[in-house]
Amino acid sequence: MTRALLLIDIQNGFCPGGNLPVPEGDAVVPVANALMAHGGYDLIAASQDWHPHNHGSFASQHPGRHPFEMGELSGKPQMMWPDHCVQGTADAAFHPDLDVERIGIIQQKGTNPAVDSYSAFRDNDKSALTGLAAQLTEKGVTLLDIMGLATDYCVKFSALDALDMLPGVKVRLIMDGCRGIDPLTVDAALAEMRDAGVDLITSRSLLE
Ligand code: VGL
Ligand code: ZN
Repeated sequence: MTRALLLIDIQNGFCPGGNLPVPEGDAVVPVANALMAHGGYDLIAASQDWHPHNHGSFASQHPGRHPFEMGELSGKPQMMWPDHCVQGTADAAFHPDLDVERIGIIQQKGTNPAVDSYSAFRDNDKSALTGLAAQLTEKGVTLLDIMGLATDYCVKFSALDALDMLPGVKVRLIMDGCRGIDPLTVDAALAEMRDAGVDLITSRSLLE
């Protein structure tokens, strides 16, 4: 059994003080650090939202649109976000307390301005792959634990894609290692992941 931990978007932009702050987003950092040190993983991967300054998910690119309303991108419905995680800025950097030296694979995503990429595995239109699934398959991963930000967007899409794209791999979500943008969509996201076959677990069960 090869066990991997996937940390989703634990970046300044999604923590208090960032451009798209998730309530208590920084609370996942000690959970990630404890699991990296004591969770018994063979491999640790981390995704990084990594947008060009003119990314089409930014409300600023759509005259008259405001953050957190629905708009369109490349002809499809798209949530309009505040500018966030622009490549090379402090907003896109991992949280300063995250033990990045333990991370073996860093997967950047969201680089194509014409499509958003919530999932660490592929763009939202499911066409362009990031390459992460191939890397995990190549390492022989059989168990994938996922945690990070935000539960109702990038964590959810990554977990569902992991089930879809890594056949035979057990996928688990570490609930206390996640925080979400909107409490209503968080509950729906947890139910959707569970119904799809993701095991919902806590870090405590892994650390004791
Ligand atoms: C995310 C919205 C836009 C996330 C990324 O990491 O959940 N959400 N970009
Ligand atoms: Zn983004």
